Parts: sequence; structure tokens; C-alpha cells
Amino acid sequence: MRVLLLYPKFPKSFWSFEKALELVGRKAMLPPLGLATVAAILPQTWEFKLADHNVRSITEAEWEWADLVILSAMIVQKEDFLAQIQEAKRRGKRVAVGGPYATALPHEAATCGADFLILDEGEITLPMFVEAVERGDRAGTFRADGQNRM
Ligand code: B12
Repeated sequence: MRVLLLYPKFPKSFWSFEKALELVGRKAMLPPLGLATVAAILPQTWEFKLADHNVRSITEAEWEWADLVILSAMIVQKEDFLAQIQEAKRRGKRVAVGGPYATALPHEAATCGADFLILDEGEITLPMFVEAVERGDRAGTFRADGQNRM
């Protein structure tokens, strides 16, 4: 399984510190720690590429390479998160989402076309997702309490 881990753009806000980042020669304040953790929990036989949209664009080669696109976001990243789900679906990719935004408002990612909603604590729900993918499921919602609710 070839997985593209995609971290959506943050808009300009109090927390984006553009001027401070410019002074220290950086493009983003923090690395996408959530997605790095997700990659560490998923089977290590899968292949991963991480693209932080705050730092660079996703290349055509990366889109083509991916079997599955996994996104994480806070609500503040909503605009690019939903746009990237749509872009991945337009390219015929399977899409899985998780993290604070998807967990708070799962119907928004679902309405945009996300196939897998991996909600609550990834440490609990990612193994459920892996089991489903290995069974051949094409979609699903996974919650820490085991209930398949949105
Ligand atoms: C550090 C932090 C910050 C930092 C750094 C943010 C950053 N760029 O990473 C700062 C101080 C900048 C910040 C700011 C804000 N934050 Co903040 N922040 C946190 C905090 C305390 C920890 C996040 C973290 O890095 N954790 C460590 C990493 C390893 O974990 P993680 O990213 O959460 O990922 C884990 C899970 O979420 C999950 N997961 C994540 N992604 C995915 C994807 C998949 C597919 C799966 C299965 C699982 C999964 O698995 C991971 C491993 O456990 C959390 C609260 C908390 N305790 O979690 C709030 C939190 C993420 N922040 C929040 C908010 C609201 C904000 C602000 C909007 C606040 C404001 N009003 O301005 C701003 C927005 C930032 C911006 N740039 O505009 C909310 C998000 C709510 C939501 N539903 O979106 C949280 C959850 C706090 C809360 N309970 O309200 N924040």
C-alpha cells in the first residue's frame, strides 16, 4: 500500500507567525506530528510519503504514486483540508481522514467524499482501519468505542 500523508495549509492567523518564520528562515512553525505518529502506527510494510502543504505543493508524481491519501487537520485548516479531499477524489484516490477536525465534524469530510473516517484516538482506531483495508473494505467509519456512528 502506497500512502500519501497530506497536511493541509493553515490560513494566516495569530498563530501563523509569518514574520517570525521569515526571520528564522522557515516555512512552517511545527512539523505535522499527528501524521508522523499515524505513519508509525500503520503497518511498516506499507510505503509512506509525507507532504506538508504549508511548505510545498504536492507533485504530480506523488499523486500518481499514491494508492491511499491520508489527511489530518484542525478545524482552522478546513478550507484546504476539504479542497485536498476533493482533489484526491477527482484523481480517483481512496481517502482516509482523522485528527481533531474530522473527529469533531465527521459529516463535513464525508460530504466532501472521504472514504474512511478514522476518528477519536488514532492509537485505537487505526488498527480497526488496517483490519478493514486488509478485508478489502472500500469505506468505513471507525470510533474508539467501536460504534459505527458519525
Ligand atoms: C500544540 C497545540 C497547538 C500549537 C501547535 C499547533 C500545530 N501546528 O501543530 C499551537 C499553540 C500553535 C496551537 C494553536 C491552535 N490550536 Co491547538 N493544540 C495543540 C495541542 C495542545 C497538541 C497538538 C499536538 O501537536 N499533539 C501531538 C501530536 C502528535 O498529536 P496530534 O496532532 O493531536 O495527533 C494525534 C491525534 O489527533 C490523532 N490524529 C491526528 N491526525 C490524524 C490523522 C488520522 C488519519 C488519524 C487516524 C489520527 C490522527 O492521532 C495522533 C496521535 O495520537 C492540541 C490539544 C491536544 N492535547 O491534543 C490543541 C488543539 C489541536 N488545538 C486546537 C485549536 C482550536 C487551536 C487554535 C485554532 C486555537 C485558536 N483559537 O487560535 C490554534 C490554531 C493554530 C493555527 N495555526 O492557526 C484544538 C483543535 C480543535 C479542532 N477540532 O480542530 C485542539 C484539539 C485543542 C482543543 N481541545 O480545543 N495548538
